[in-house]
Amino acid sequence: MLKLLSYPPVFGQPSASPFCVKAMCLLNMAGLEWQPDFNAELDKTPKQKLPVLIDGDKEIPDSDAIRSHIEQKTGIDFDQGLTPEQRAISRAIMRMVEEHLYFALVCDRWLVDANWVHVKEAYFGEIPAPVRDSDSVTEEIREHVRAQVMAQGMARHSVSEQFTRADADIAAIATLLADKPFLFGEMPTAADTITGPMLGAIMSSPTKTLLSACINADQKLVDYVNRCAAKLHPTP
Ligand SMILES: N[C@@H](CCC(=O)N[C@@H](CS)C(=O)NCC(=O)O)C(=O)O
Repeated sequence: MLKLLSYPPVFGQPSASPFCVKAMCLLNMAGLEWQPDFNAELDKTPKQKLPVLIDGDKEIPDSDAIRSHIEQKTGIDFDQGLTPEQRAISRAIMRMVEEHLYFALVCDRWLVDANWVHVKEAYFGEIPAPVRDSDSVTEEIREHVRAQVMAQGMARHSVSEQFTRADADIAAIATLLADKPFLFGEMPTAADTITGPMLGAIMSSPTKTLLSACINADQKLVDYVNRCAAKLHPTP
């Protein structure tokens, strides 16, 4: 059986990582049998990131490569029925969500102090309290994440600037969605496998932030996230 190395569920989402949830959605859409493995050692994975799909003796890191692998393995076209123009828009949306909006989520989760308290408990709760509370473990991981979002650029903006940038992405998603059940119509396509989980991760912020509030205030987006969850991925 296929195995998906992923982060465990947090805050009501099936994984802490929207990319892992994307991979779960792709596997489900393709009707494949799979099981999650929440015990991966990141250092031993090919790119030191999750998700990684294990298919027999093959290790496939990265959700995009997992998508290609599933397409080759099963012949499924995750964008079936889309025109060439819609496929181009789908790619642009996925890039925006994965390479821009995602980093606003990371800043919101890890760098907002009120959220960090909950993130620390949810992600590292099983580490014994004296170790968890010492700067040398969880703060080091937080600093590693801060360095990543500084290098990427999002953390160089103030919280309100981050929000303005992310809000424009979310508005673009809402415009594309309009009154349709999924981004391109009645049925989910590849773009829904990351857009739903990314908005779901933002919405499920443990405290109310500018970013989570802007999705939670838009009932159409909340319904969309719940629709994607019901159709595409397991509830934890
Ligand atoms: N492009 C990758 C992104 C995966 C990714 O960024 N994974 C994060 C969690 S959301 C990770 O494992 N980070 C570990 C690290 O950077 O140390 C994909 O699509 O799978």
